[in-house]
Amino acid sequence: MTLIDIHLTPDYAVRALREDARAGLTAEPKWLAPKWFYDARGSELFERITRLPEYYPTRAEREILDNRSAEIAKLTGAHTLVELGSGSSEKTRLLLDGLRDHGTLTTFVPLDVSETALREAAAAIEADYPGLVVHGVVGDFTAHLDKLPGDAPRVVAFLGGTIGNLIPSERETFFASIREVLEPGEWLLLGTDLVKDPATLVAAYDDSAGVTAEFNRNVLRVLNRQLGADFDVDAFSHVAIWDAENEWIEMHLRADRAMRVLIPEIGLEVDFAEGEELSTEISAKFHRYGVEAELGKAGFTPGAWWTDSEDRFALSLWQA
Ligand code: AVJ
Repeated sequence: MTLIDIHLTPDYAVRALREDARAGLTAEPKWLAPKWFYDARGSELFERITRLPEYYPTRAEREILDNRSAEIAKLTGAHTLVELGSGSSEKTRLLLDGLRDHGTLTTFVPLDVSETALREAAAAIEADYPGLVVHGVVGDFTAHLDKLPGDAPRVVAFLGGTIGNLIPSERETFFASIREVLEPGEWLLLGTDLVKDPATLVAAYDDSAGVTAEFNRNVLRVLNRQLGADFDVDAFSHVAIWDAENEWIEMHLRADRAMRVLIPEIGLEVDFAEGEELSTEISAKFHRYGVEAELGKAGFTPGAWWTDSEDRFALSLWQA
């Protein structure tokens, strides 16, 4: 059985993109939020990133899930698996398999902003897990957490290191709101990429095949299509730097020449100086002590901490 709850109005994405584009492109320095990377082409480019030799996080997290999903099932006894930003279907299946084999799983709740992506994912899972109730939620994980269905105990999975897209103050709000919607005894399963040598980190975000560069520039194509903008996409260079103080990777797009960009649908003219950089993403990296401090502050109790064989990525379990 598949149910879908829709908490976003159909024009939500377009309205939010307009507001973000106006706020970010009139700011100094200019910025765009990473969630706008993921139109169909952007999602496909991200899939290609996950298979690049330099991009280790997906493989490292999959290794941990491969080894630990049975243990996760045993520790949590979860009846419901909630997955925030449910793009990562292959890794979801490792978890679903563990929970199903343990015998407690009844319901899978994928949450995603894209109704199309959600319906596709829900249908595929439903076909392969007979008897599982799939209750999808179309929503924004920073806004619709209070709407999570499913019978207790639930485990909320937030995988892939996507938490790294949030700055510390946003993470504090996010963890507190997850803690608030969970009943005592329920669980959060969190994937975090770990601080490591800068060369490895930068290579993961500036691959030799140029896929990440295309993924980064794709956000300009999204603005061209959705807002009628006239960005000359090829006039922007991909930049990935390690910010050692904040311990995050920053991605930018650097204007190779001075230019004026028109964005008619929001009545905006945006001037770029030669060499000016537009910030498109931060991807924060973590230490165990930092994750423990943040989750502890939100009121979670540590359940488990697992890393891959090369200590590159951590999957951790927290109890509300
Ligand atoms: C999907 C946010 C986890 O930060 O590593 C990959 C996105 N950006 N390469 C990450 C991304 C550039 C990715 N997350």
